[in-house]
Amino acid sequence: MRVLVCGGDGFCGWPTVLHLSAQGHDVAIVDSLVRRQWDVELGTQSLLPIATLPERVARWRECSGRTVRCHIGDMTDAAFLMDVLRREEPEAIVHFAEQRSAPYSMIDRQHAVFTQVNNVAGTLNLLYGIKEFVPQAHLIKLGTMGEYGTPNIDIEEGYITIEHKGRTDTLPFPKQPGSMYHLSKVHDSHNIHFCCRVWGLAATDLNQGVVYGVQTAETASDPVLYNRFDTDAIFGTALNRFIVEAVAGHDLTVYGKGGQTRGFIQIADTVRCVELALLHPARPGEFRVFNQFTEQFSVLQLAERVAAVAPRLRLRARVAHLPNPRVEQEEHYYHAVHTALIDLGLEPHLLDDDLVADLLQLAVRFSDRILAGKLLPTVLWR
Ligand code: NAD
Ligand code: USQ
Repeated sequence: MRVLVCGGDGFCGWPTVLHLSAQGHDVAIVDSLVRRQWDVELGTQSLLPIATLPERVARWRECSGRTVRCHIGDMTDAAFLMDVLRREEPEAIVHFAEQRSAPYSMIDRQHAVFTQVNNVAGTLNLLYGIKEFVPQAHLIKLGTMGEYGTPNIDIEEGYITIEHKGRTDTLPFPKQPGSMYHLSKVHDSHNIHFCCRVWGLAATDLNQGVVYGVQTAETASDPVLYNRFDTDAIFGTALNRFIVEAVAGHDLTVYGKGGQTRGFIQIADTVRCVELALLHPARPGEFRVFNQFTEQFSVLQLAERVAAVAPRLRLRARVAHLPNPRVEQEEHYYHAVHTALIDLGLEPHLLDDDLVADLLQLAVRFSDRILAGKLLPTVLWR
């Protein structure tokens, strides 16, 4: 299949590009490389050194014999995006290309506005481009479990059937997102749903949980193909951060009580889920929503798991409860349905102590690149 991967230089996008290319798909990337600029802005860096995008695709061609075309530009630049769609004529478009950090979106007004414009306008341009140039293409859009928030009822996959005053309807599941970033994903979902209803586009919204792990078979196969590993308090995410904190001899930074429960998924399963959505497309006019995670954990459970495995590597890790920089429930009900991708054939890789030990080992290898001064949270929600 001809597949366009928007955001193909990022943490989820790059492994997806390699996996789809390895499976024989004809893959092209759109990326503005802005994520690399945010590292410069924030004084941060990936724990694993990452090659430039031209170096990455050149090495992939040497290793695999497969070509991945790159289009460097911004999704908010409509003329650029239309030109790419016209030239590539993709049958499927995987859209990762957004500002994805909740803390980054909460730094101040400018970062909130930037995040929402970048994400919502980029996705709108893509929707108009699909309508005009490739109306049959299947849009696979990365959403997030955080769109739903933490309601006191089970979370369904996108829709809920409600009986109200004697009448029944199946409606989008209520959304209570927890940051300006998460709100941008809700706005995207509404826009995509509208375009499916009105123009007959076919879309799958993958409401993904927090991704952990770093490498996939392809990214680990050569140092030039390594994936990015974010560890700082703005772009780093829960489990991956605890791993690096344990290696740095830093307290594991559980925010508040740590009862915040989320869906989690390994990066290897992320790429497989995207592939499954690609192989089983939505129908024209259908806005399909899959909850893309494999297990749910509380933040405290994850920190305790890392602390329990750390001694295997002669590391001593201590769990600390920091004042929570975010406004969120720290003790709550959480049960989210996630069967659609399993029904399509996903065989989840579950978190086990050997994987935690492997990640600790990886962080030990690159421990001279840990920026200890960037581990404590600095962005407050209030
Ligand atoms: P990332 O920041 O590593 O990658 C995003 C890529 O998109 C970057 O390479 C960036 O340069 C590019 N990009 C951003 N805005 C762009 C624009 N306007 N034009 C062109 N390129 C642009 O993020 P990630 O972790 O790979 O996340 C990818 C997607 O998955 C995001 O949409 C995110 O919301 C979603 N997601 C991520 C996680 C996670 O834990 N990482 C969990 C759930 C959902
Ligand atoms: N947390 C800690 N300590 C830390 C980091 C986080 O206790 O050091 C807590 C947070 O307060 C939050 C939970 O862990 O309750 C998750 O935070 P996170 O930073 O790991 O992830 P989050 O901000 O939710 O965002 C990440 C990705 C985002 C994606 C989202 C999926 O950055 O792109 O959309 O995970 S979800 O959480 O399902 O919305």
